[in-house]
Amino acid sequence: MGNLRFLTSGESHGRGLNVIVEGIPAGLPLTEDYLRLDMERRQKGYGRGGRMKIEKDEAKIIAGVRHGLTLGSPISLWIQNRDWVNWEHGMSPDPLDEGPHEGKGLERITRLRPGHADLAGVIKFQQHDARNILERASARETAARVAAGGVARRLLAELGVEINAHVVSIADVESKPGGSIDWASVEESPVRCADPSAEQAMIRAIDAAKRSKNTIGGVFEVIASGVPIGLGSHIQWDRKIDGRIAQAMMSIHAVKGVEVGLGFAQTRLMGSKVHDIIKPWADGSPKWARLSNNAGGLEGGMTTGQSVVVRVAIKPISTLAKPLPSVDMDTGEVVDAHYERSDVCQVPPGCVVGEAMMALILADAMMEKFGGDHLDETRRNYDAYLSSTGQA
Ligand code: EPS
Repeated sequence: MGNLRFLTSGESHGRGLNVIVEGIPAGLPLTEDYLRLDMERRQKGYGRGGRMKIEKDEAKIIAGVRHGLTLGSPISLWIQNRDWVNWEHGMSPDPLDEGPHEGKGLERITRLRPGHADLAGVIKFQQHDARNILERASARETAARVAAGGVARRLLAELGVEINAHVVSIADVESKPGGSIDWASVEESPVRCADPSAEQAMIRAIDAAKRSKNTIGGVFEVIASGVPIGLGSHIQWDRKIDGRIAQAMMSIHAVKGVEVGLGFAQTRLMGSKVHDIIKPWADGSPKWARLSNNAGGLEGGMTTGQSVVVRVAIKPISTLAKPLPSVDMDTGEVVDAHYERSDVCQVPPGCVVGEAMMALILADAMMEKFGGDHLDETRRNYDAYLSSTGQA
Protein backbone atom coordinates (compact mmCIF):
# COMPACT_ATOMS: atom_id res chain seq x y z
CA MET A 1 0.00 0.00 0.00
CA GLY A 2 1.31 3.36 -0.95
CA ASN A 3 4.20 1.80 -2.87
CA LEU A 4 2.74 3.33 -5.97
CA ARG A 5 0.81 6.51 -5.34
CA PHE A 6 -0.75 9.18 -7.46
CA LEU A 7 -2.31 12.56 -6.92
CA THR A 8 -4.39 14.50 -9.43
CA SER A 9 -5.22 18.19 -9.63
CA GLY A 10 -7.34 20.28 -11.96
CA GLU A 11 -10.78 21.76 -12.43
CA SER A 12 -13.13 20.73 -15.24
CA HIS A 13 -12.93 24.09 -17.03
CA GLY A 14 -9.58 25.21 -15.68
CA ARG A 15 -6.33 25.32 -17.64
CA GLY A 16 -5.91 21.56 -17.44
CA LEU A 17 -5.29 18.55 -15.24
CA ASN A 18 -2.13 17.08 -13.92
CA VAL A 19 -1.16 13.93 -12.11
CA ILE A 20 1.99 12.77 -10.39
CA VAL A 21 2.66 9.04 -10.22
CA GLU A 22 5.33 7.93 -7.79
CA GLY A 23 6.72 4.45 -7.23
CA ILE A 24 7.27 3.21 -10.78
CA PRO A 25 10.69 1.52 -11.11
CA ALA A 26 13.37 2.82 -13.46
CA GLY A 27 13.79 1.25 -16.87
CA LEU A 28 10.11 0.92 -17.81
CA PRO A 29 9.48 1.84 -21.45
CA LEU A 30 6.91 4.67 -21.50
CA THR A 31 5.87 7.09 -24.24
CA GLU A 32 3.14 9.67 -24.79
CA ASP A 33 1.94 7.53 -27.71
CA TYR A 34 1.30 4.62 -25.36
CA LEU A 35 -0.68 6.82 -22.95
CA ARG A 36 -2.68 8.29 -25.83
CA LEU A 37 -4.42 4.97 -26.46
CA ASP A 38 -6.36 5.00 -23.19
CA MET A 39 -6.88 8.76 -23.26
CA GLU A 40 -8.67 8.35 -26.59
CA ARG A 41 -10.63 5.31 -25.42
CA ARG A 42 -11.99 7.26 -22.43
CA GLN A 43 -13.28 10.03 -24.65
CA LYS A 44 -15.43 7.68 -26.70
CA GLY A 45 -18.80 6.18 -25.83
CA TYR A 46 -22.36 6.66 -26.95
CA GLY A 47 -24.13 9.03 -24.59
CA ARG A 48 -21.31 11.55 -24.24
CA GLY A 49 -22.25 15.24 -24.44
CA GLY A 50 -20.81 18.18 -26.34
CA ARG A 51 -17.62 18.52 -24.31
CA MET A 52 -15.90 15.57 -25.94
CA LYS A 53 -16.23 17.28 -29.32
CA ILE A 54 -14.04 20.06 -27.95
CA GLU A 55 -11.40 18.04 -26.13
CA LYS A 56 -8.66 15.90 -27.63
CA ASP A 57 -7.01 14.54 -24.53
CA GLU A 58 -3.29 13.94 -24.59
CA ALA A 59 -1.08 13.28 -21.59
CA LYS A 60 2.19 15.19 -21.93
CA ILE A 61 5.08 13.73 -19.98
CA ILE A 62 6.51 16.59 -17.93
CA ALA A 63 8.93 14.61 -15.74
CA GLY A 64 10.17 11.16 -14.80
CA VAL A 65 10.97 9.77 -18.25
CA ARG A 66 14.14 10.13 -20.34
CA HIS A 67 14.60 8.79 -23.85
CA GLY A 68 11.56 6.56 -23.55
CA LEU A 69 12.46 4.97 -20.21
CA THR A 70 11.28 5.83 -16.70
CA LEU A 71 13.91 7.17 -14.32
CA GLY A 72 12.41 5.91 -11.05
CA SER A 73 11.57 9.51 -10.19
CA PRO A 74 7.98 10.86 -9.93
CA ILE A 75 6.26 10.81 -13.31
CA SER A 76 4.36 14.02 -13.91
CA LEU A 77 1.70 14.21 -16.62
CA TRP A 78 -0.18 17.22 -17.99
CA ILE A 79 -3.50 17.20 -19.84
CA GLN A 80 -4.57 20.49 -21.32
CA ASN A 81 -8.27 21.46 -21.33
CA ARG A 82 -9.07 22.75 -24.80
CA ASP A 83 -12.31 24.21 -23.39
CA TRP A 84 -10.14 26.55 -21.28
CA VAL A 85 -10.18 29.14 -24.06
CA ASN A 86 -13.90 29.59 -23.33
CA TRP A 87 -13.36 29.88 -19.58
CA GLU A 88 -10.17 31.91 -19.23
CA HIS A 89 -12.07 34.66 -17.50
CA GLY A 90 -14.66 32.56 -15.66
CA MET A 91 -12.03 30.21 -14.21
CA SER A 92 -9.07 32.60 -14.02
CA PRO A 93 -6.75 32.16 -11.01
CA ASP A 94 -6.32 35.96 -10.92
CA PRO A 95 -8.37 38.02 -8.44
CA LEU A 96 -11.58 39.45 -9.89
CA ASP A 97 -11.42 43.15 -10.62
CA GLU A 98 -14.28 45.48 -9.71
CA GLY A 99 -17.63 44.42 -11.29
CA PRO A 100 -19.82 44.19 -13.25
CA HIS A 101 -19.02 40.50 -13.67
CA GLU A 102 -20.57 39.06 -16.79
CA GLY A 103 -19.58 36.29 -19.13
CA LYS A 104 -19.12 32.54 -19.15
CA GLY A 105 -18.56 31.09 -15.71
CA LEU A 106 -18.95 34.33 -13.80
CA GLU A 107 -22.64 33.97 -13.03
CA ARG A 108 -23.01 32.44 -9.55
CA ILE A 109 -24.63 28.98 -9.37
CA THR A 110 -27.05 28.87 -6.44
CA ARG A 111 -29.66 26.33 -7.64
CA LEU A 112 -28.19 23.15 -6.17
CA ARG A 113 -28.47 19.91 -8.15
CA PRO A 114 -29.81 16.89 -6.25
CA GLY A 115 -27.33 14.02 -6.62
CA HIS A 116 -24.28 16.22 -7.24
CA ALA A 117 -21.61 17.41 -4.79
CA ASP A 118 -23.20 20.90 -4.86
CA LEU A 119 -25.08 20.98 -1.54
CA ALA A 120 -22.59 19.27 0.80
CA GLY A 121 -19.74 21.06 -0.97
CA VAL A 122 -21.02 24.63 -0.60
CA ILE A 123 -21.89 24.05 3.06
CA LYS A 124 -18.65 22.29 3.97
CA PHE A 125 -16.32 24.62 2.05
CA GLN A 126 -18.41 27.71 2.86
CA GLN A 127 -18.87 28.77 -0.75
CA HIS A 128 -21.43 31.12 -2.25
CA ASP A 129 -21.04 29.77 -5.76
CA ALA A 130 -21.56 26.04 -6.46
CA ARG A 131 -19.12 26.34 -9.38
CA ASN A 132 -16.35 26.33 -6.77
CA ILE A 133 -17.46 22.79 -5.92
CA LEU A 134 -18.71 21.33 -9.20
CA GLU A 135 -15.54 22.16 -11.10
CA ARG A 136 -13.53 19.68 -9.05
CA ALA A 137 -16.40 17.24 -8.49
CA SER A 138 -16.75 16.83 -12.26
CA ALA A 139 -15.83 13.52 -13.87
CA ARG A 140 -13.37 15.47 -16.01
CA GLU A 141 -10.90 14.44 -13.30
CA THR A 142 -11.05 10.88 -14.60
CA ALA A 143 -8.88 11.97 -17.55
CA ALA A 144 -6.00 12.37 -15.09
CA ARG A 145 -6.72 8.99 -13.53
CA VAL A 146 -6.66 7.33 -16.93
CA ALA A 147 -3.28 8.94 -17.67
CA ALA A 148 -1.93 7.57 -14.36
CA GLY A 149 -3.61 4.24 -15.05
CA GLY A 150 -1.78 4.07 -18.38
CA VAL A 151 1.54 4.20 -16.54
CA ALA A 152 0.40 1.41 -14.20
CA ARG A 153 -0.90 -0.60 -17.17
CA ARG A 154 2.50 -0.30 -18.85
CA LEU A 155 4.20 -1.77 -15.77
CA LEU A 156 1.65 -4.59 -15.47
CA ALA A 157 2.10 -5.46 -19.14
CA GLU A 158 5.77 -6.20 -18.37
CA LEU A 159 4.58 -8.64 -15.70
CA GLY A 160 2.01 -10.36 -17.92
CA VAL A 161 -1.16 -8.74 -16.53
CA GLU A 162 -3.88 -7.55 -18.92
CA ILE A 163 -6.95 -5.51 -17.94
CA ASN A 164 -10.18 -5.13 -19.91
CA ALA A 165 -13.70 -3.94 -19.20
CA HIS A 166 -17.10 -4.15 -20.83
CA VAL A 167 -20.58 -2.83 -20.20
CA VAL A 168 -22.84 -5.37 -18.48
CA SER A 169 -26.02 -3.29 -18.44
CA ILE A 170 -27.42 0.14 -19.22
CA ALA A 171 -30.68 0.93 -17.44
CA ASP A 172 -32.64 -2.37 -17.70
CA VAL A 173 -30.87 -3.64 -20.84
CA GLU A 174 -28.52 -6.50 -20.00
CA SER A 175 -25.61 -7.82 -22.05
CA LYS A 176 -25.56 -11.62 -22.42
CA PRO A 177 -22.38 -12.31 -24.37
CA GLY A 178 -22.54 -16.12 -23.97
CA GLY A 179 -19.04 -17.59 -23.85
CA SER A 180 -15.75 -15.76 -23.72
CA ILE A 181 -15.66 -12.05 -24.45
CA ASP A 182 -14.27 -10.85 -27.76
CA TRP A 183 -12.35 -7.79 -26.59
CA ALA A 184 -11.74 -6.56 -30.13
CA SER A 185 -15.49 -6.29 -30.71
CA VAL A 186 -16.01 -4.56 -27.34
CA GLU A 187 -13.46 -2.01 -28.53
CA GLU A 188 -15.51 -1.43 -31.69
CA SER A 189 -18.82 -1.15 -29.83
CA PRO A 190 -20.04 2.42 -29.20
CA VAL A 191 -21.34 1.28 -25.80
CA ARG A 192 -18.46 -1.14 -25.06
CA CYS A 193 -20.87 -4.06 -25.08
CA ALA A 194 -19.90 -7.65 -25.94
CA ASP A 195 -23.45 -8.63 -26.99
CA PRO A 196 -24.51 -7.10 -30.36
CA SER A 197 -28.26 -7.35 -29.73
CA ALA A 198 -27.98 -5.74 -26.30
CA GLU A 199 -25.75 -3.08 -27.85
CA GLN A 200 -28.58 -1.86 -30.10
CA ALA A 201 -31.07 -1.85 -27.21
CA MET A 202 -28.57 0.11 -25.07
CA ILE A 203 -28.19 2.72 -27.79
CA ARG A 204 -31.98 3.02 -28.02
CA ALA A 205 -32.18 3.41 -24.22
CA ILE A 206 -29.62 6.23 -24.30
CA ASP A 207 -31.46 7.93 -27.17
CA ALA A 208 -34.74 7.69 -25.26
CA ALA A 209 -33.16 9.17 -22.13
CA LYS A 210 -31.72 12.02 -24.17
CA ARG A 211 -35.04 12.69 -25.87
CA SER A 212 -36.80 12.91 -22.53
CA LYS A 213 -33.99 15.16 -21.20
CA ASN A 214 -33.02 12.53 -18.66
CA THR A 215 -29.93 10.49 -17.79
CA ILE A 216 -29.28 6.76 -17.28
CA GLY A 217 -26.77 4.60 -15.46
CA GLY A 218 -25.63 1.02 -15.66
CA VAL A 219 -22.99 -1.53 -14.72
CA PHE A 220 -19.58 -2.30 -16.16
CA GLU A 221 -17.28 -5.21 -15.43
CA VAL A 222 -13.50 -5.02 -15.13
CA ILE A 223 -11.46 -8.20 -15.66
CA ALA A 224 -7.73 -8.47 -14.90
CA SER A 225 -6.05 -11.61 -16.24
CA GLY A 226 -2.53 -12.92 -15.69
CA VAL A 227 -2.60 -11.94 -12.02
CA PRO A 228 -0.40 -14.10 -9.75
CA ILE A 229 -1.55 -15.80 -6.54
CA GLY A 230 -0.88 -13.73 -3.43
CA LEU A 231 -1.25 -9.99 -4.10
CA GLY A 232 -2.70 -8.29 -1.02
CA SER A 233 -2.90 -9.96 2.37
CA HIS A 234 -5.34 -11.52 4.82
CA ILE A 235 -3.54 -10.15 7.87
CA GLN A 236 -5.00 -6.64 8.28
CA TRP A 237 -8.13 -4.84 7.05
CA ASP A 238 -6.36 -2.26 4.97
CA ARG A 239 -4.05 -4.77 3.29
CA LYS A 240 -6.91 -6.82 1.84
CA ILE A 241 -6.82 -6.25 -1.90
CA ASP A 242 -10.54 -6.78 -2.48
CA GLY A 243 -11.17 -3.84 -0.14
CA ARG A 244 -8.53 -1.75 -1.91
CA ILE A 245 -10.06 -2.46 -5.30
CA ALA A 246 -13.57 -1.70 -4.01
CA GLN A 247 -12.43 1.64 -2.58
CA ALA A 248 -10.72 2.55 -5.84
CA MET A 249 -13.86 1.74 -7.83
CA MET A 250 -16.19 3.51 -5.38
CA SER A 251 -14.07 6.64 -5.72
CA ILE A 252 -14.99 6.94 -9.41
CA HIS A 253 -17.59 9.63 -10.04
CA ALA A 254 -21.24 8.48 -9.86
CA VAL A 255 -20.34 4.96 -8.66
CA LYS A 256 -22.82 3.55 -6.15
CA GLY A 257 -21.84 -0.10 -5.85
CA VAL A 258 -19.11 -2.68 -6.39
CA GLU A 259 -19.51 -6.46 -6.62
CA VAL A 260 -16.69 -9.01 -6.59
CA GLY A 261 -17.09 -12.18 -8.68
CA LEU A 262 -20.56 -13.61 -8.20
CA GLY A 263 -21.21 -10.71 -5.83
CA PHE A 264 -24.65 -10.35 -4.24
CA ALA A 265 -26.00 -13.32 -6.24
CA GLN A 266 -24.05 -15.77 -4.07
CA THR A 267 -26.15 -14.81 -1.05
CA ARG A 268 -29.01 -16.77 -2.64
CA LEU A 269 -26.94 -19.94 -3.19
CA MET A 270 -25.68 -22.74 -0.93
CA GLY A 271 -21.97 -22.72 -0.11
CA SER A 272 -21.48 -25.87 -2.15
CA LYS A 273 -22.59 -23.98 -5.26
CA VAL A 274 -20.40 -20.96 -4.61
CA HIS A 275 -16.83 -21.90 -3.75
CA ASP A 276 -14.34 -22.60 -6.49
CA ILE A 277 -13.14 -26.21 -6.35
CA ILE A 278 -9.37 -26.60 -6.64
CA LYS A 279 -8.44 -28.88 -9.54
CA PRO A 280 -6.18 -31.88 -8.98
CA TRP A 281 -2.68 -31.31 -10.30
CA ALA A 282 -2.25 -32.79 -13.73
CA ASP A 283 0.65 -32.77 -16.13
CA GLY A 284 0.46 -29.91 -18.58
CA SER A 285 -2.25 -27.92 -16.77
CA PRO A 286 -1.59 -25.03 -14.39
CA LYS A 287 -0.88 -26.32 -10.88
CA TRP A 288 -3.42 -24.17 -9.05
CA ALA A 289 -6.38 -24.14 -11.44
CA ARG A 290 -10.03 -24.05 -10.26
CA LEU A 291 -13.26 -25.44 -11.66
CA SER A 292 -14.97 -22.02 -11.51
CA ASN A 293 -14.21 -18.40 -10.59
CA ASN A 294 -17.18 -17.31 -8.51
CA ALA A 295 -14.82 -15.59 -6.08
CA GLY A 296 -13.74 -13.19 -8.83
CA GLY A 297 -10.10 -14.06 -8.25
CA LEU A 298 -10.14 -12.82 -4.65
CA GLU A 299 -10.13 -14.92 -1.47
CA GLY A 300 -9.09 -13.86 2.02
CA GLY A 301 -8.05 -10.44 0.81
CA MET A 302 -5.57 -11.99 -1.64
CA THR A 303 -5.56 -12.75 -5.34
CA THR A 304 -6.11 -16.43 -6.17
CA GLY A 305 -4.29 -16.46 -9.50
CA GLN A 306 -7.58 -16.49 -11.39
CA SER A 307 -8.84 -13.44 -13.22
CA VAL A 308 -9.88 -10.62 -10.92
CA VAL A 309 -13.48 -9.75 -11.78
CA VAL A 310 -15.40 -6.78 -10.35
CA ARG A 311 -18.64 -5.14 -11.42
CA VAL A 312 -19.20 -1.47 -10.86
CA ALA A 313 -22.62 0.26 -10.68
CA ILE A 314 -22.93 3.82 -12.02
CA LYS A 315 -25.97 5.92 -11.13
CA PRO A 316 -27.68 8.13 -13.72
CA ILE A 317 -25.71 11.40 -13.97
CA SER A 318 -27.14 14.06 -11.69
CA THR A 319 -27.12 16.98 -14.14
CA LEU A 320 -30.50 16.70 -15.88
CA ALA A 321 -31.50 18.67 -18.98
CA LYS A 322 -35.01 18.72 -17.51
CA PRO A 323 -33.95 19.74 -14.02
CA LEU A 324 -35.37 18.34 -10.80
CA PRO A 325 -36.96 20.73 -8.34
CA SER A 326 -34.48 22.13 -5.87
CA VAL A 327 -33.80 25.06 -3.59
CA ASP A 328 -31.94 28.28 -4.28
CA MET A 329 -29.23 28.52 -1.62
CA ASP A 330 -29.56 32.32 -1.45
CA THR A 331 -33.32 32.53 -0.93
CA GLY A 332 -34.55 29.06 0.08
CA GLU A 333 -37.10 29.31 -2.73
CA VAL A 334 -38.14 26.28 -4.73
CA VAL A 335 -36.52 26.50 -8.17
CA ASP A 336 -35.40 24.23 -11.01
CA ALA A 337 -31.92 22.81 -10.31
CA HIS A 338 -29.01 24.26 -12.26
CA TYR A 339 -28.37 22.79 -15.71
CA GLU A 340 -25.29 23.03 -17.84
CA ARG A 341 -24.05 20.89 -20.72
CA SER A 342 -23.44 17.36 -19.59
CA ASP A 343 -23.46 13.72 -20.68
CA VAL A 344 -26.52 11.43 -20.84
CA CYS A 345 -24.70 8.19 -19.94
CA GLN A 346 -21.22 7.73 -18.52
CA VAL A 347 -21.15 3.92 -18.37
CA PRO A 348 -19.06 3.22 -21.55
CA PRO A 349 -16.24 5.64 -20.62
CA GLY A 350 -16.58 4.32 -17.05
CA CYS A 351 -15.08 1.06 -18.35
CA VAL A 352 -11.82 2.80 -19.21
CA VAL A 353 -11.70 4.60 -15.86
CA GLY A 354 -12.39 1.29 -14.07
CA GLU A 355 -9.54 -0.35 -15.97
CA ALA A 356 -7.24 2.51 -14.89
CA MET A 357 -8.19 2.18 -11.22
CA MET A 358 -7.73 -1.60 -11.35
CA ALA A 359 -4.30 -1.11 -12.97
CA LEU A 360 -3.24 1.38 -10.28
CA ILE A 361 -4.26 -0.94 -7.43
CA LEU A 362 -2.68 -4.06 -8.95
CA ALA A 363 0.53 -2.21 -9.86
CA ASP A 364 0.73 -0.92 -6.28
CA ALA A 365 0.27 -4.46 -4.96
CA MET A 366 2.92 -5.77 -7.36
CA MET A 367 5.43 -3.17 -6.15
CA GLU A 368 4.50 -3.91 -2.53
CA LYS A 369 5.24 -7.61 -3.01
CA PHE A 370 8.12 -7.56 -5.48
CA GLY A 371 9.72 -4.13 -5.00
CA GLY A 372 12.70 -3.17 -7.11
CA ASP A 373 14.17 0.20 -8.05
CA HIS A 374 14.77 -0.97 -11.61
CA LEU A 375 12.31 -3.00 -13.67
CA ASP A 376 14.90 -5.79 -14.05
CA GLU A 377 15.01 -6.17 -10.28
CA THR A 378 11.20 -6.23 -10.06
CA ARG A 379 11.04 -8.84 -12.80
CA ARG A 380 13.78 -10.97 -11.17
CA ASN A 381 11.89 -10.97 -7.89
CA TYR A 382 8.63 -11.72 -9.64
CA ASP A 383 10.01 -14.59 -11.71
CA ALA A 384 11.70 -16.12 -8.65
CA TYR A 385 8.40 -16.01 -6.73
CA LEU A 386 6.49 -17.59 -9.60
CA SER A 387 8.92 -20.45 -10.01
CA SER A 388 9.38 -21.14 -6.28
CA THR A 389 5.60 -21.28 -5.74
CA GLY A 390 4.72 -23.49 -8.68
CA GLN A 391 3.12 -20.68 -10.67
CA ALA A 392 5.65 -20.37 -13.48
C1 EPS B 1 -19.29 16.45 -16.24
C2 EPS B 1 -19.91 17.30 -17.15
C3 EPS B 1 -19.48 17.39 -18.57
C4 EPS B 1 -18.77 16.11 -18.95
C5 EPS B 1 -17.66 15.93 -17.95
C6 EPS B 1 -18.22 15.53 -16.64
O1 EPS B 1 -18.55 18.40 -18.78
P1 EPS B 1 -18.98 19.84 -19.30
O2 EPS B 1 -19.67 20.47 -18.13
O3 EPS B 1 -17.73 20.55 -19.68
O4 EPS B 1 -19.90 19.61 -20.48
O5 EPS B 1 -18.33 16.15 -20.27
O6 EPS B 1 -16.76 14.99 -18.39
C7 EPS B 1 -15.60 15.43 -18.97
C8 EPS B 1 -15.33 16.70 -19.23
C9 EPS B 1 -14.67 14.35 -19.26
O7 EPS B 1 -13.56 14.64 -19.74
O8 EPS B 1 -15.03 13.18 -19.01
C10 EPS B 1 -19.66 16.44 -14.84
O9 EPS B 1 -20.41 17.33 -14.41
O10 EPS B 1 -19.24 15.53 -14.08
